[in-house]
This record gives sequence, structure tokens and C-alpha cells, in this order.
Amino acid sequence: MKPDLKVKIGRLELKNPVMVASGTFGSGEEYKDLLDLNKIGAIVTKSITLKARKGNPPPRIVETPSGMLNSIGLQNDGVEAFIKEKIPFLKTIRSAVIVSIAAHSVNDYVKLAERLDDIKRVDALEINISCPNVKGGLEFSREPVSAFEVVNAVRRKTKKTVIAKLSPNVTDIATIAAAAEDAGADAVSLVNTFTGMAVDIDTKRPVLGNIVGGLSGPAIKPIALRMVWEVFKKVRIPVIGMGGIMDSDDALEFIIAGASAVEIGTANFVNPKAAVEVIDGIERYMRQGRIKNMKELIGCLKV
Ligand code: RRO
Repeated sequence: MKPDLKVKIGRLELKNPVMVASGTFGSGEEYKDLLDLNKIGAIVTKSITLKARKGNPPPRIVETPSGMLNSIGLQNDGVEAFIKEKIPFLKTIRSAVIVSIAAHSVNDYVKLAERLDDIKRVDALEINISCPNVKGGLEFSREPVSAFEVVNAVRRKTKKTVIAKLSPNVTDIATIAAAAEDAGADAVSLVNTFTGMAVDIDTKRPVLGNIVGGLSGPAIKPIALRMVWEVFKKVRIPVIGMGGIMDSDDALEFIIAGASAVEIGTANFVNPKAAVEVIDGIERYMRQGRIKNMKELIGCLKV
């Protein structure tokens, strides 16, 4: 019997629990010749802001042991260009589309949510309250009060499924997740990148133009997994797990620890087919273990 991989995130039903993480997959079109986009549960597009942003000075990416640092600085063409130039392609695919939004103020998050509320092809909003690379600080999810404020303001303005993306650069991520849940989020996704840096010992300069950046990849997986587990125990809304997932075994670890869905990020740069391979691997595991549906698997950790 074919296992049922469907999961629900708010009112949104995904055909499988595998999504591609914001910032690692452009707006989907960039990957159209590299894998079958229709197989992916959901595509989360690169964070957009109200107005275009140039981003940070280069270098913006550096490889580190078992991971990478990025400091893109939220480069994007702004919401109007996104709607005009990216939505037409997204209309041609059958995966769910989740649009990541970022802003410097609660008011701008609300304006973005309102603008996107009319766009039918947008199935859900991932509110990025955890960008580590922008001056002035966009990590609204560093404090429960500011996390609540942003999520609640967006919640009041949109009927779409709302996912709050959380920062790992905090003392107690479960408290922040609970604030997002209280504010009306349909789900939380975690983790964004860990702030880090790299130094060139010959020039004695920072490697990244922005000095610091966000660490992702297998180096962060055990920490991300621990955070997903802590959040799963604390909230009732679905938890979307990410952080260094390279293959289906990694994804299954997150699901068993409580993730209703997972996002594949850094792995896309190494293997553009990673998301599809993760879906196939989860299905194989369920078939071999005679697991009929995702409910049997999510959070089944034996402790
Ligand atoms: O653009 C970025 O530098 C960036 C963002 Br918005 C984010 O949320 N996470 C990250 O690692 N980089």
C-alpha cells in the first residue's frame, strides 16, 4: 500500500511534508530545469520587502566546516516586481507556494500581507522575523513581545495561512514559539541561520563583506533538531523543521522529533534534486515500516 504523505499546515494541505527553504531556491523558476518542481510539497520563495533592496557588500557566502555562512542582506526586487515577474511562472506549477516576507517595521509587514492577500497563487505567508544580516536588526523573533506584535498584526490582516519563521539566536526558542502561537500563527518554522563569522588570517580581515553572517548546513543540524523538539513540546500548532537537512534520514529525525513538515535549504546548493530525494526516502521508510500516514510518524519520538 502506498503511504499517505499529506500534511496540513493551517488550512493548507501539502501533498507531502517536504518544502524548500526561503533564500535557497530563488522563486522556483531558477530550478525548473533541475528537478520536477511539481513533486515538492511547497516552495518558499526568497524573502521580499516592500521596496527593492541591493543587499550587503560581497563576499556574501563562504563555505565553513560542514556548513556555510551567508550575508546576502535581504537582496530582492520588492513586492510589486515579485507579483509582476515571479507569480506568472508560479501559476504554472502545482506545488504550494509560500511567500516569505520581511520588513523593518510592523506596519510594513502589514502592508506586505495586505498586498499579497489578493494574490490567489500565494497559499501562505512565511513571516521572516529572523533575518540575521540586516543593519538595524530584523530579528523580531529575538523577543516574545516583538514576535507577538508582528505576527498578531499580520494575522489580523490576512486570511492566508501564517507561518512565523523563528531565529535560533535566542536563549529559549520555545517561549518565542509560544508567543507566535498566542498571536495567531498557524505554524512556526525553525530555524533560520545562526549568527557566525570567519576570519582570513593572511589579511586579518573578516571573510564576509558584512563581517558576520548566518550559519547553515549540517554543522547546525543537532542544535536545530533540539530546538524543534523543545518547540514541539511547547506549542499545539504544527512545527516546520529545518537546519542542515541533507537527506531523508535527516528529515526523518526532524519529523520523529515533532516536525509536521521540513524545509530543505543549504542542501539545494549541493544537490538541486535534494528535496525530491528526501520525499522518495521518506516514502520508502514509511513503506518499509508499514507506516500508513504522517500522523503516525510526526513526534513519535520514544523518550
Ligand atoms: O538575506 C539574507 O541575508 C538572509 C535572510 Br533574509 C535570512 O532570513 N536568513 C539568512 O541566513 N540570510
